[in-house]
Amino acid sequence: MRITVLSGGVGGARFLLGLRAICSPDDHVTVIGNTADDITLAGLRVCPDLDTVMYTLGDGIDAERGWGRRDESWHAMAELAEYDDPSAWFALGDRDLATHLVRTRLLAAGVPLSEVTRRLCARWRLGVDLLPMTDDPVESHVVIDAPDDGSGAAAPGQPEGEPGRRTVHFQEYWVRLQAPKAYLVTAVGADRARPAPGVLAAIADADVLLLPPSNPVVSIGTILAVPGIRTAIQRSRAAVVGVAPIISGAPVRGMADRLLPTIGVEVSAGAVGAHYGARSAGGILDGWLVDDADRSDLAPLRALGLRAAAMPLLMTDPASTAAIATAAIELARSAGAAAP
Ligand code: FO1
Repeated sequence: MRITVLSGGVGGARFLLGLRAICSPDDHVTVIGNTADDITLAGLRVCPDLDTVMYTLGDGIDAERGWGRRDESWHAMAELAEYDDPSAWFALGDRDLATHLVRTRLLAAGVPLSEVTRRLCARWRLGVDLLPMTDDPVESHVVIDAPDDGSGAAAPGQPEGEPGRRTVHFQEYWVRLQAPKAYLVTAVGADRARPAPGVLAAIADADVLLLPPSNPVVSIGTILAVPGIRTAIQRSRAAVVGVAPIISGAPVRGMADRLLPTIGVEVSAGAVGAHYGARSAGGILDGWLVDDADRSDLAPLRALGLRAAAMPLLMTDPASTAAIATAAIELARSAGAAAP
């Protein structure tokens, strides 16, 4: 079976561990990773969502943090802080730095991000193909309230924010500012971005296309913002199934609840499923998995034309994650069986 997965960071990577565990040798998994979290800091290009997938499936991840390397040290970062380097708010571990140094060197030599990612992943033997959504630069920028010292400046490429508002890079929003109230998220550069080599084929040729419990705004939403990807999903022969990132009104982890209001979507499993929409109604989903706590969402989801099922969605351990992946595949099979 050919399975393609659109993935953001921590939630997507955890789901992929379970999916890989249930795959047989003749299954093939391709991951299309979000790159709108990417940021250049201390002169280095950092790709958090690609690295979280790479480290998680490569067994180098710090499982507690969900990002960065296990057995990490922070000497370089401490030295950057001593120099008052402007990047010191973002924790770049000593082992993690090697990834960014290699990536930045290759990018500077003109190697496209998809090839850079392939070379980095070769070391980690992921058992899946990891493709960036695009080789072109795309960055999520967030409009927030300006600080009262008026130091706010619109991020490059952003229209001047409204008075009293400012625009910051997603990483500054999430890490440095701890996710204050957000008014708008824009994937800067997405309109000019092209799907990376292999992305459209991975969507068109898949038997099953999965949306793991990644952030609907800054992970799945940004992947769908790359021109051509949404249409490819709608036209794909694959059955498309997603897993709700919200359980009884709260995000499993991360910040999905902080950003859903910026796209006018209620913080619930059913609302996110409705937001993606049924493919039969112009959306991108055939099926949607919700947690048992959200069984009341099943009827409204089915009324939208979605096949919907409920099960425990907390990815507490590899076995529970494998059970979710199994259920998603089963839902896809039943949806696929129903598709003309
Ligand atoms: N998240 C934090 O909360 N604090 C950090 O200092 C931090 C540094 C960091 C460095 C490299 C990397 O790949 C990820 C890092 N993250 C950090 C996580 C990152 O902000 C988020 O995981 C993703 O961008 C959201 O999926």
